Amino acid sequence: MTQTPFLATNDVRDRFSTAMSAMYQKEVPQYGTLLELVEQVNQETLNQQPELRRRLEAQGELARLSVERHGAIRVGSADELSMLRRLFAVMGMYPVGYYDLSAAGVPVHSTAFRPIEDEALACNPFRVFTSLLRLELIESETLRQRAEEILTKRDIFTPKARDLIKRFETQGGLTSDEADQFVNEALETFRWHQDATVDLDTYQALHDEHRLIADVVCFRGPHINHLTPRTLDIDEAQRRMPSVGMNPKAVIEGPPRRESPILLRQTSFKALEESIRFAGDAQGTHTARFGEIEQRGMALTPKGRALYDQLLNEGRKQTAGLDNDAHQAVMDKVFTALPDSDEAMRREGLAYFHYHLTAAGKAATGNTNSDMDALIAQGLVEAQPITYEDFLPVSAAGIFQSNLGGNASDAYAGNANREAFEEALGAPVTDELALYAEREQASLQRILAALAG
Ligand code: OOG
Ligand code: NI
Repeated sequence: MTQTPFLATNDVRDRFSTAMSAMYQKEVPQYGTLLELVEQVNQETLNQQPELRRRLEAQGELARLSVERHGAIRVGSADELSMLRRLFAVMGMYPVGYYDLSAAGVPVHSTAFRPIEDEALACNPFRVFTSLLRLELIESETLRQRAEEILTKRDIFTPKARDLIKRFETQGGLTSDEADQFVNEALETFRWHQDATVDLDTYQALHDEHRLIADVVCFRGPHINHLTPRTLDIDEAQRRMPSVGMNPKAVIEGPPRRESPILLRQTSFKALEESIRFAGDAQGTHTARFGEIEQRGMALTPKGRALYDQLLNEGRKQTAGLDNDAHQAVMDKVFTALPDSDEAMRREGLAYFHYHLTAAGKAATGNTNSDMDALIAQGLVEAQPITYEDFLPVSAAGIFQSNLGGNASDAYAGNANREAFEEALGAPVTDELALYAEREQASLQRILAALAG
């Protein structure tokens, strides 16, 4: 059999995320400090919890603990978004999920480009949360036209990046050398530009409508606005941020700390004010870039997710203006309505699990019982929660807002439009819940077949 001359897309993604991290650390030194803080907290957590260390080691997680989990960009047009879809496909990343941020006062809708297969996720789970600006939500006709004009003039991709994407599509892959060139060229799209493409007045007018609009429209490209490593103890990392000179956002987003972690908890240091040279040589500043950390738990079923959304809403009614400790205390209390053990979450159909055979299960044959509770009670089968790989719209809005100076506007609300997003993207987005359900089903079928055999 001849070997494929192409580098695996997983490896292209791995090279790209490593290069992006190096670039961002150089661009935003405080992000490097965040990585050091997270590394220190992770090491201390592992030392204090040998059981956790053993588990992570057994799952092959220790080696890639320090790999970034996600980043985010914002683009301005359908052409940019659809070309990005093709660019991310070179790295085995596909659009999953639709997020309507207009509901939270931010004039964008979004998807996450991410790996989908178990093996790809295990290799390197790097995702890019990608938002499309919704100029149609801008009230002022003149401003909307001005923004559109500026956006049509720019090309956020280098000619070589475009060539390599086409080559990937026609050849079915890239060689190792081509992949290195591709990573270099693709990075150009995500780079920061100190020079704005517009004059200060134009920037100001767009900024006055919404800072996000200025951020998307006034620069040569969609600079990466944050990267996000994984922490094993987000509460501790948040506590320590000020001691290393960081200004953390007010609260950790998402569910409270639990024995059985669910979904996603996130926090960030606030975006930095950076100096910008505007067309016509005026000096000014722009605030866009920050650093974030995340801690993930189990993926919830539609039933579990409905309960999460309900509890989150209840909690949010009571937490306005509270500091993080008080906020977490309220959430803790509200979330007692959700059982806090893996087994209860599984029995009640609240989360997705991956089922596998124990040693006794592997030895058993001719067992046609398909009652999972019974098989688990007999010690033949074990269930492991499936990790949530996606994002949370309310949390994302919280991250956006704390980095946009909190200027949310209700004027944009109630404008979900998945069809328009998919049309701009040039492809449907994959339903994230269907992916978890499929993975659970596949694991069930595998073990039932093996037990019956
Ligand atoms: C994206 C904010 C959302 C997350 O982790 O929820 C996000 C942005 O500010 O562009 O990254
Ligand atoms: Ni993020």
